[in-house]
Formats: sequence, structure tokens, C-alpha cells
Amino acid sequence: MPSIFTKIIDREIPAEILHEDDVCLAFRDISPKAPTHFLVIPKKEIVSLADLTEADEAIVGRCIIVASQVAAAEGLEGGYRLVCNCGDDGGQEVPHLHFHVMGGRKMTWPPG
Ligand code: DGP
Repeated sequence: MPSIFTKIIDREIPAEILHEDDVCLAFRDISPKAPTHFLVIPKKEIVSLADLTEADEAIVGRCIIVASQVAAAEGLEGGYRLVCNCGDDGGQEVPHLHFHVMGGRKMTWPPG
């Protein structure tokens, strides 16, 4: 099911894109919750973590490698947080699998 993120992949709406390859896209979050906050999404339309199948293993792996590489390129030497909200109870708003990377400040635990 296409979401707003499909429109970003297709360049129908603008975003500050930090990385793109055949499998995934990384772009800055429109509503940053930390000095650095970007999202990594698969180009494949997967709704959430709960919808993953074994066939998606390489896609998820690629997304996390890209999260790490872009975090390094963004200068997050002190560390960062990788978050994936899943479903209503997980606080997921956009129904397209995405990984948040947040850094540039000390993160607190537990999240709300
Ligand atoms: P989540 O609650 O995990 O579904 O987070 C969705 C994130 O997506 C939220 O932090 C804001 C971000 N977001 C929503 N719409 C857009 C958009 O049009 N552009 C960009 N860059 N980010 C968006």
C-alpha cells in the first residue's frame, strides 16, 4: 500500500536525501526529535516489522548497514539510537517500514 514514503522514493514530494541505493533510501525526518534525526526505509513497500518475511532478510540487513554508514557520515561518533516503531502500540504513524536514527544529544531510557 503506497504511503507518503512512497512519494518520497518516487520524488513526488521533496526530502533531504542522505543516501540512496537499489534497496533503500535515507532522508532527514521532517520533525526531528534530536539534533540529527534521519530515517532509513526499504524501497519495497513493507508496512512494518510485523510484516517481514524470511525473504526480506537482506533488505533489513541493508537498511541497518546504511543506518550505520549514514550515522558515521553525519559525525555521530558519540553514539546514536536506532528505533523502529511497529504498529499502533509501538507508535508507528507511517505504514511503511522505517528505521529512525537519532543522535547528537544524550538519549534517555526508557522511551515513552
Ligand atoms: P513513526 O511514528 O515511527 O511512524 O515515524 C514517522 C516519522 O516520519 C516521523 O518522525 C515524521 C516522519 N515523516 C512523516 N512524514 C514525513 C515527510 O513527508 N517527510 C519526511 N522527511 N519525514 C516525514
